[in-house]
Amino acid sequence: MKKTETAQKGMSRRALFGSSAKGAFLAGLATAAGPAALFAGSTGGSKPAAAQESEDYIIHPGQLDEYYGFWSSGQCGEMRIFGVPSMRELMRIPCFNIDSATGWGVTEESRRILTEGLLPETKEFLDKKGFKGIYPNGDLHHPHMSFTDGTYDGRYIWANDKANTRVVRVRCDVMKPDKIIEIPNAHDIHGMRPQKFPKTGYVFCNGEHEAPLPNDGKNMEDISTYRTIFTAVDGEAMEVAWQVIVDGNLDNVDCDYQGRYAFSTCYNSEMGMTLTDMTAAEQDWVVIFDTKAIEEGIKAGDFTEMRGVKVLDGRKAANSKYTRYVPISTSPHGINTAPDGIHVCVNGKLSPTVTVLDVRRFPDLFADKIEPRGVVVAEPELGLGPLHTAFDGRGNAYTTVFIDSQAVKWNIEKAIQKFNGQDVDPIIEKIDVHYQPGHNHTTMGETKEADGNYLVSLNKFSKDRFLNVGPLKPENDQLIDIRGDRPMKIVHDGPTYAEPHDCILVRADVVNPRRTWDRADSIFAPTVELVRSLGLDPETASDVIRKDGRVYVVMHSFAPQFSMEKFTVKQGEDVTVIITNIDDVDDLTHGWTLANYGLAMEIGPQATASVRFTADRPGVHWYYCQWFCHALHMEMRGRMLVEPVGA
Ligand code: RUQ
Ligand code: CUA
Repeated sequence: MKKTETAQKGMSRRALFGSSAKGAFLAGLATAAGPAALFAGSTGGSKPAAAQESEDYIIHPGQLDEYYGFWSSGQCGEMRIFGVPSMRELMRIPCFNIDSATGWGVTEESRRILTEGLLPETKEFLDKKGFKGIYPNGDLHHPHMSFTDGTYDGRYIWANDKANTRVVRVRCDVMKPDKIIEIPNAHDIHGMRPQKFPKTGYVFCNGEHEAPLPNDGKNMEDISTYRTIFTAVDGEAMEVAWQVIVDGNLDNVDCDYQGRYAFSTCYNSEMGMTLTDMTAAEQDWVVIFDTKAIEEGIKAGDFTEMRGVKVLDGRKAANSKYTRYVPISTSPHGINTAPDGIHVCVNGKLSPTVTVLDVRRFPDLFADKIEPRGVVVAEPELGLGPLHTAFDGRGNAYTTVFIDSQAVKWNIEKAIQKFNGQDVDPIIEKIDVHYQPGHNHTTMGETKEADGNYLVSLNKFSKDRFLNVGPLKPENDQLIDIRGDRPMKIVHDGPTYAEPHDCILVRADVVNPRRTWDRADSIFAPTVELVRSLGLDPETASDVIRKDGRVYVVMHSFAPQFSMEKFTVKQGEDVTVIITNIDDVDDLTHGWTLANYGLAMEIGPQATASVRFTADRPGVHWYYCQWFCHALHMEMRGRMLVEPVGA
């Protein structure tokens, strides 16, 4: 921790810049809670944006946005939908969290989705903890849409859960998750990206942390037994397709536009356990995966079966045909493929550089015709703490520099020329952002249809940008107008809770959600099936059925009424309430909240939803609709009478 201590003793940022970027970044890490010096104005190179006459990024009341933004919420565990450029939050999609408004994590339908993809020992662990099979938290970092032929196709959005090693798939027709799986063998899924070509396909998932394999408690002190795992999930089946053992800690991942290679930034090549150990070496890696070689390896039987998954050996020492390790200066972070389908930008984090790889050289690298560094075609120096890069489709890249609190616009071709010895400056412009940006994203920027209209900078600190709300402050997501080749201009400050690690910006015409549910929807099909098995029609039933020790209360709703004004059960009975909302009207959602029972659910138009509980509390319990649906919404209620045992 020596460097950190020196830095904390009050070296100025400029002095740090002069000494070592690594030192500066470590200082930043160590002082995340502290010194204002870190947040001081940016260093030179910033040009103030000239005033732009046009304010057509303003979306007036009643006007619709040009883009859907899909935001992560970090440690809130949900995904969010924004409108861009207005930056209005349009909706929240509970995924790994438990949600009070919709009953996500409470309803039988959501519980099925949350539990069916868990490993058996996780289920058992969660039951023992009293969590009834549901993790109470998640850490959703990276939402990414499905691709067809190099661009978004509007089918699905996948996202990782770093906290509990899961991957969720959200169906874009209804904007609800339909599958959540836990990834075996790996630990703490961080970077995650879908295959871009020909179609997703694989969803690549980085296991960030290393652990003994198998992690059975036998070999915990011997760190040589620790392994990191790279996973390819079959995004259609939502099953693990294969895994590869690698060295180092996998951070972020992206893939090519040709459908063959995936590549991950990889820190801690030292396999250290402490901060000092992890940053000791001058270089870490980008690990490149050849998916075709991996598929052939599986066909040839070159794998070990672990927890039902085919696991291949891609460690550096194995020198297999599955992986190559390209040295990059220590602790690289974001990795982003440019829409030109050729260049991959590896963000230096501790180094002020972005390393540009050329995917056309990867076949030669795998054929050992060139040295690993032979795939590097540029390495521009951009500023302190480069974390992520976005693209405008006009040959320019936009990199966030965390310590400098800036977005740096630079030209990829010029960076290559400079790398080849020409006297050119690839940096076009720097703009201050507020403050400490992590991810950034451009409109359609991770697709071949990048249109270069807007850039979002997701800033980790808001500091003084908003009214003080106490010790815990929001983050600040800024919208930057990058249209034409005018100077960049910040046009919106957006406070967010909690940490929106990442977002994607999707042209509105790509996304076409339904207005009401399809009665045949697979999310509640098992519930509908259950009602039919009781001899009832979910759309007309108002019945209480007792069967095999359980009570089924089946009703329907239509504004402003539930079809049952009351039902009676006995204390201690195992009750399942199933409600079908037969209103077939846009925006006519009902809900069912059972007072003092901790139960609530959303019932969308044409949907069926259900909750199961034990009627432990005797007496009269009102249930009511908690989504305002009608002038007589307050009157939309009924009674559950629970007869005390022995009465
Ligand atoms: S990471 S701030 Cu979780 Cu996407 Cu880079
Ligand atoms: Cu139904 Cu409010």
